[in-house]
Amino acid sequence: MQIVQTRKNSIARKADSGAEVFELSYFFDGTKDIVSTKDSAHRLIDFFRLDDLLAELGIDPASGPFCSEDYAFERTGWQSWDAGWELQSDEKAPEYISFLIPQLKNYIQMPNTVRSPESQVGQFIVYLRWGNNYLVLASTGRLSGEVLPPVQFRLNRKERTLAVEIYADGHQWQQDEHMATITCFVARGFFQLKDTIRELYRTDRFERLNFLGDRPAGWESWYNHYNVIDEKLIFEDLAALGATDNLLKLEYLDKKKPLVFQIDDGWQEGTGQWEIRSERFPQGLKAVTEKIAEKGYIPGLWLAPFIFDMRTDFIRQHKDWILRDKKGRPVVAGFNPAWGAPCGKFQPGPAHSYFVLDLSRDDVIDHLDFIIGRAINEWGFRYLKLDFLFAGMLDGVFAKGGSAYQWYDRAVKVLTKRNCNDKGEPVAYLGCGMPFETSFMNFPLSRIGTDTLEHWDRADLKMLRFCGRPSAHLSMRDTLGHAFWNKAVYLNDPDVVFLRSSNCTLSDTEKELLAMVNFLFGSQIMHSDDPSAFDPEKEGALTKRIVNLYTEFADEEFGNIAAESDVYYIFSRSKSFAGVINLSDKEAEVDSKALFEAADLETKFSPEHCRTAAGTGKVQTSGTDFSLLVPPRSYLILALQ
Ligand code: 9PG
Repeated sequence: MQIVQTRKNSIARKADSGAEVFELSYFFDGTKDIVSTKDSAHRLIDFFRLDDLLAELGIDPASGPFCSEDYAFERTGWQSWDAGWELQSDEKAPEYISFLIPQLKNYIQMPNTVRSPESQVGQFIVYLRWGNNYLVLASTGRLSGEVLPPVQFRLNRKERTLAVEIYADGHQWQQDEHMATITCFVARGFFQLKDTIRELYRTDRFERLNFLGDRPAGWESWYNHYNVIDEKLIFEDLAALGATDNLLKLEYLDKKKPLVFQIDDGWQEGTGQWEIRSERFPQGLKAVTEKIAEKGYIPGLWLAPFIFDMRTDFIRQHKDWILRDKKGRPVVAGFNPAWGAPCGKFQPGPAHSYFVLDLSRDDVIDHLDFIIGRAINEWGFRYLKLDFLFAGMLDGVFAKGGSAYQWYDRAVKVLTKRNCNDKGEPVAYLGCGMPFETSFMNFPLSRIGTDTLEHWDRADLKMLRFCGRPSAHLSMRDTLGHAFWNKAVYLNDPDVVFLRSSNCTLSDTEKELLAMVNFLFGSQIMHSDDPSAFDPEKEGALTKRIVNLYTEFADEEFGNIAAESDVYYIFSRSKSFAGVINLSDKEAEVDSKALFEAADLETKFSPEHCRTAAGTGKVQTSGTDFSLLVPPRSYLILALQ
């Protein structure tokens, strides 16, 4: 591999968080833009030896924990559904077995990535962690408002090297053009990590979500009805939401907090055909949003604006809007069993493929503007869940040339340009299936994990080692792994909590675990249980318990550090609480000293000063030491007095 010739500027400064930050800016320099080699898509712009990088950051490579081999690697992931958790020193990201459903690769890797068995890749913001010490590399070039390509970091553990690549296929660099800015720093402890990230990424863009309250919340139709919805069912749930003692009623409506009521996939004529499916919604959607707004809720709608099913009339009328590859074939965006023909003349890709629009075309942009404008101003929605956005970053032969990241940027700016509807009421957007780096400026509210599920996991996709699968387990891993982004890079949407007893195989302990992980480490609470089916006998006690826990922990900010794969130390910034989350299938035994060290607590509490505040498990003493025993798939929080 050859490194692109760049001119590199570096600035060092001390952040308010106390961390010394080093900002490295790369400008294209010279004639040697490598455009014709296999790695042209991922231009290598820098290559570090870990020890040199540490030395530059003032860490003596001969001392301290930083230089040992046993560090964890946080890769953060390409888009919402990609694995966004830490890999411990002995772990590798599960390698997806892709021969059955090759299209799913698009969900979990940056396009055109050249894989190699020696390296592990991560995108946007990655870190290496030794105990409580972090070495962070964050791509910060976009904060200036410039449209820059996304960055991928490639770690080679054996060689102790880190490569920096950018995905800018199709872009011809000009002399002195800004290619990327990477900010590196060392943080001691979770909160210094998070505070430095927050300082770098700023938080002013969160203000446009203020109307959703301190912690956005709502009901959505997906995680129970899935795509089988209609007006009758929506109206029933709408009527019942304020009438039964469900979670949203007790935690939001009774406390007069804003609440979203969102219709998910299933309302439309087809994927790409964003017209109302009238046999399901005979009164249209305006009638629906009026009823939602009458109840005092914020009407929400799901849309996947960039993609389409080849069977739709829409695309047959706009054949020239299809993004194609160099051979003229439509670019396959992904796989969805509910979409796309299995085969035949409307399926130019593998079974159930869907495709993507050419975002470089002005008429496509006008079309996107039209569908969003109609959803907001004609139909009356004020919360749009815009999904499958990653498709807009796929590589293809664009009508106007150039690179995907540039057209993606233009498109998402148009999608999110309306801060208010025509009546002046604020509008919010949730990004989903969303490439993180190229979206954070426009989508402050984002799904930061894979879909959750009413079961612990999905065996079929687990067997294929597909980490973008719907799974309660993996969704929690993503939520914990991205906790340092919460209210710093994004308002993290961890996806729904389940409390229902029907159509759900999670135990009450697992439901409580999910409800707590989402609450302590995310910024939005969504719920898909039918309020009309709420059963006070079976669900009332658990619901009340969750509401009490939400009240007790409302003002606490929690951090986490992985003790080992699937076992996490957790602790509050106030230092009033510390505990353990155990996502594994074994009982976890956690040494209290290690927990207190992770929590940065100088005082070592003895068991009589630790009251169980939440969860299950017990404290076991031996001499002056004690440990926490936490059952599989559960958590324990101690109040420290
Ligand atoms: C609607 C859903 C929900 C959900 C989104 C997204 O086939 N697939 O691989 C697949 C992946 C993700 C997915 C659906 C299907 O979920 O995350 O909240 O809105 O779309 O279709």
